[in-house]
Amino acid sequence: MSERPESAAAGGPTIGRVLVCIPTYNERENLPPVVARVRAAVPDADVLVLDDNSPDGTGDVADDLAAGDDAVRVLHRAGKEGLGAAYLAGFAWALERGYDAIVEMDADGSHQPEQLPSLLAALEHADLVIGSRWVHGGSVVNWPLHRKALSVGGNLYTRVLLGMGVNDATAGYRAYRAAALREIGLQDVASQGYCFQVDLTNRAVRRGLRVTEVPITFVEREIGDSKMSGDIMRESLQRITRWGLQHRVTQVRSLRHREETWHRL
Ligand SMILES: Nc1nc2c(ncn2[C@@H]2O[C@H](COP(=O)(O)OP(=O)(O)OP(=O)(O)O)[C@@H](O)[C@H]2O)c(=O)[nH]1
Ligand SMILES: [Mg+2]
Repeated sequence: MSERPESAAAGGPTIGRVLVCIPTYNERENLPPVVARVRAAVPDADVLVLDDNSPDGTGDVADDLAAGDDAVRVLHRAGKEGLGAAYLAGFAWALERGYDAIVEMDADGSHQPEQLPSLLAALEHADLVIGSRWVHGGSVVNWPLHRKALSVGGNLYTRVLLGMGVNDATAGYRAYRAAALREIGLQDVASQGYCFQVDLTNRAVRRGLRVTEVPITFVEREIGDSKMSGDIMRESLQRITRWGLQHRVTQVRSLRHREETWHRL
């Protein structure tokens, strides 16, 4: 990977060096076109593929891409540990190497690399930018009604329970400032599936970081299989419910505390 002077950085002088993290599990056909599109859309950004020893040989495909392009790197992980664990490894890799902005992007083509400049532009005035399906101008292509209902319902549940003003907290197309990831603190993040996205959004909001949503067009994968599972949905439901209850208990306690203070005055 080449070292670049700050002036040639991908996101302009304010954003600095950008790393696009792409987790993969059995994405051998999807990965090459996505990496090529990232390189074309944001030529100064580097790419890190996070492969969990995919049985279909995606790791070898990633190595071939890295061999032909200094800006592409691969982190080979021992086995399938979930999206969250892969991203945490990628974030640590990026922070150790001094990147200023870290992007999350699926390998299946759902997150269009051509929309990345708009996420990075918004990062100039935010700590976390979420590529959102559920804000004005955002959309989903080729999703059956039940997937839309699940995403809209899941986001509504998350909004109400956690009291966050974020429309698409489960979205996985994101850009973080490195400083935001340090502020959030990643040591005790254990969430794996969609829940990982909600977890980090919640942590960012609670710490008072600037979270912005920009509209994206999410395109359903055409090749390969989804890794969504009942376990991933159950994990999300259980954890979000627990965080929501904790949040509400904290709110009630602080209200009580305020009332007691009033009575004493
Ligand atoms: N390294 C790694 N990557 C994973 C793992 N699970 C999923 N991924 C990758 O994470 C991205 C998102 O996974 P998908 O299977 O597309 O799941 P999804 O986008 O949430 O669900 P769909 O909308 O049904 O596609 C893809 O690039 C996957 O290859 C995992 O355990 N380890
Ligand atoms: Mg997908």
